[in-house]
This record gives sequence, structure tokens and C-alpha cells, in this order.
Amino acid sequence: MMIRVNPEVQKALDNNQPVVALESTIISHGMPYPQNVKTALEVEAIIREKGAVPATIGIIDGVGVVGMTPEEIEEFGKREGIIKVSRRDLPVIMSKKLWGATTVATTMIFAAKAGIEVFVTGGVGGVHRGAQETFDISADLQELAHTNVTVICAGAKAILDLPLTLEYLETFGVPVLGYKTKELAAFYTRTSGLMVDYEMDSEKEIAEAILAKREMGLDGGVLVTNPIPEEYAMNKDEMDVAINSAIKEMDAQGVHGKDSTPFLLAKIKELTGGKSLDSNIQLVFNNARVGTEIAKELCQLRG
Ligand code: PSU
Ligand code: MN
Repeated sequence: MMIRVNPEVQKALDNNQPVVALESTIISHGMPYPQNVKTALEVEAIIREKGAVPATIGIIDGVGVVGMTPEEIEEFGKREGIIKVSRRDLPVIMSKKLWGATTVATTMIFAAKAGIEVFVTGGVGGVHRGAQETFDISADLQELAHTNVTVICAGAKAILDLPLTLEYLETFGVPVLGYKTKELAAFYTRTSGLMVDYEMDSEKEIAEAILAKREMGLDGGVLVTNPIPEEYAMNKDEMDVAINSAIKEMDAQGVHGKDSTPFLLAKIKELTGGKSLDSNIQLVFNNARVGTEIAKELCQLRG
């Protein structure tokens, strides 16, 4: 058995009820314990309150679990040595029956296999700064190019090269939709100075675009970017300083590859005295609200 779908999730899917997928790398590698577990459970509560079934996805003993229990989420948050699993890691983690945290890429893979169309996260991976030399481009972008899941995020972090990330998504045919904004959100801040492809004024409009993509048989994801609420946004200048210094330290320590994103997140938290973590948590909550509405609209349109 490679994949186990929680019965409640399966029942909702069978009855055209809204389901929202959630990732687990944000739990094991994106936030410290215990805030990670608290946030993961609160996100699920928000999704339920708004009328959908949450499905937090992770790999337990080599099995892709779609809809972890609260106990499993707790274990994910605490356990040492959980491996960050992107597409290339998946075969070995499954064959060796290990525990693995799913990134945006692998969460999309399991969501698509289970038939879940909407996935809420914080930020997606992208083209890293200096990718011209390092070739460091997140596998999340290729997954968005091929796998039929809509990802709701707060844009991409300025630890990435945002203009190149947009170019890459354009090349691979991924629509980048701004929720009630023309500008690409930059995770901790609402603006980036870059434009999204289309501003969308409602969840219904977004659901209609997703459906049009499916009806045309255009494989691949849709990226919805939802800016962090103003009251939780970080100061852009403070953020720029923290990000630049985190990247410098990363290079000095020779951190690269899959360790890069977790290292930068932890460093930025340290440099902002924990404020970036508060922002990170709030933007995920905000994405959960919008994602749940999109999932509900999709069910209605499919009715
Ligand atoms: N961005 C965040 N928090 C995260 C991640 C991204 O703000 O936890 C995680 C996601 O799981 C994403 C992964 O899929 O980092 C990207 O890693 P990489 O750049 O190594 O592909
Ligand atoms: Mn990478």
C-alpha cells in the first residue's frame, strides 16, 4: 500500500464535498516545535470551520498518508530525523519505509492521486538567487508545470529570485493569479514590485479559471498568490536586511540544495527576533480561508 486516504477525506471526495490539502515540510522543517504543531492544527480548524475537510499529507513508514490524524501531526512536529521529501526523494523514502515530510511538490503528487484539487501552504519554492550559477530551482515549479492541483500561497519569499521565478512559471504555462491584487505578494510583505498574470476579485472567478483549465485538458497547476494581511506584514526594509544577511551566512557555511530553504527560514526568524514566524503563521491562516472558499466554489461549479 503506497497511499492511505483518511476515510473522512475519501467520503468527502466521493460526495463532491470540498477538501483542502496541506503539506508537512512546513511542520517538520518550516517552523520550530511546538508552534509548528499548534499552527498545523489551527489551520485544520479554520478549514473545518469554513466548511471543508482538511487533509494534511505526509509519509509515515513509507506510506503516503492523505489526511493525518492530530496524533500523527503531533508526532510529525516532534520527531527527529524526518526527511524532507521532494519528487526525487520519494521512491527511496517509500521503498525503505521511512518517515518523510512532503514539500509542495510531493504534496501535490499525493493530492492529485487522491483527487484533491486545492492545496493551501505558506510559500512555494522557486528559482533561487544565483540560480544562473547554482542551478538551484525548486522542484515545486516543475510540479506546478505538470500536476493538476491549485496551490494557494502568500507569494514567494524574497530569499528567491522573484522575477526569474515568474519567468519560469510563464515558460511552463502556470497561471499566476493574484487574489484581489495585481502585485505578486512576497510572503512576509504584501508587495514585490512585480505583477501577477491576472488579478482575480473573488474565489468564484478563480474556481472558474481552474475549471476552464481542466476542461481544456491543460495539465498542470494554478498558483494563487494571496498577500499577507496588512496588520501582520513585516517591514520591507527590515526584511531585506534580514534576508541578505541570512543568505550571506548560508553561503559562508556552505549550506546548499535541499537544506537551503529550512536554513534561511530559521535564520530569518532568529534575525527578526521571532517576528517572521508570527507573520508566517498568520499568512498560512489567511491562505486557508481563501483556499477553502475556492474548494467550495469548485464543488458548486462541478455540482
Ligand atoms: N516556503 C516556506 N516555508 C516552507 C517551504 C517553502 O515559506 O516550509 C518549504 C515547502 O515545503 C516547499 C519547500 O515546497 O520548502 C521548497 O524547498 P526547495 O526550495 O528545497 O524545493
Ligand atoms: Mn533547491
